[in-house]
Amino acid sequence: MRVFASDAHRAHFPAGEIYNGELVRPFECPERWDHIDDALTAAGMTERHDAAAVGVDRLAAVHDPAFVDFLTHAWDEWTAQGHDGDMIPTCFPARRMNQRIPADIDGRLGYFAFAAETSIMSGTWSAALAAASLANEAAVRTIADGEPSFALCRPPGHHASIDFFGGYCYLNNAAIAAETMLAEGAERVAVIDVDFHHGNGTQDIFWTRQDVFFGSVHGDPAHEFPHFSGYADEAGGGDGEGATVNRPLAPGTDASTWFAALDDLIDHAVGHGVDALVVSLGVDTYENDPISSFRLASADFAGIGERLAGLDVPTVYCMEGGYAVAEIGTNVVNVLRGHVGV
Ligand code: 5XA
Ligand code: ZN
Repeated sequence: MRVFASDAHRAHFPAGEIYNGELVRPFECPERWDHIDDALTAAGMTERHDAAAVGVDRLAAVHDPAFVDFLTHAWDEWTAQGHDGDMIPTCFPARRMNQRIPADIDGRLGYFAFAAETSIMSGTWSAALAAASLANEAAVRTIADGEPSFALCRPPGHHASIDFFGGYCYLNNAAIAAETMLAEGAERVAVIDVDFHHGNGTQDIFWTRQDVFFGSVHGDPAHEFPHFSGYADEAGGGDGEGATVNRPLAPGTDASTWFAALDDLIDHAVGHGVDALVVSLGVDTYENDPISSFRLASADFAGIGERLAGLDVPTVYCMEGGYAVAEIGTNVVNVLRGHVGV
């Protein structure tokens, strides 16, 4: 397993988020990365590969250029107005409101966001770009030689849509990896999302496509974030009809039910004839995760890698969520070890 990682993530450390009515330090924090890095090293995965900056063309294959332009310049525009606190979106274009993009930076912040826990600070853009670059580079290398890769992306990406950010995500790293695999010669890519939360952004990006299969097992949106995406009847639209499969599961779901859903997604991916795989790897399905409710034990995570390796196609893992910081490294390493069979 080849590991792509960069210290650039450290520039992104927003001060706070509102959680259950209280201002708390964000669950998505730099120590998550450190614990994964340490566990990889302890498991003998000591080599780290960095990445060249992902090209604008690759970002444009996934995101609206106006959205990328907003993210690129948001902090400078904010500070030019005399603000120095983190940018926290608070006003959103809800039903029947005017969808025109405002001139004011606070208005544009709400326009391009769907959730308020995802602040922008001085180093957010450079960190997001570095994470996307790792995913892109991992995809290039894995298509070239078939060796599986793990991109230790931080910030994560699967909630970032064509033109909005949220859920701690700014650029959709997994979608960028999938597009790169196609550009490098794959013909049909599967994105399988095993994070506790539905990958609404990835689904949105590939909704009308047959060349990218999107399958997700996640907390039922009737009860869980992102609340407005991820129901079982969301199956793709237009030319993408049938190429999206959602398996929402009830709060408290145990490992056997969860793995049955994952096996079902894998069967669909095989049926779709995929020749490459991107995994949105969240480990917030862990039984002690502080913001999720599934019941996978640390040892169970090896079964994810074992099953996904059974697809027997070039595979890139992109890091998504997981907030039990002390155990996050063990859980990630168990997945990767399961994949390579050690
Ligand atoms: O996969 N997504 C996450 O782990 C972020 C959830 C944010 C909930 N406010
Ligand atoms: Zn998650």
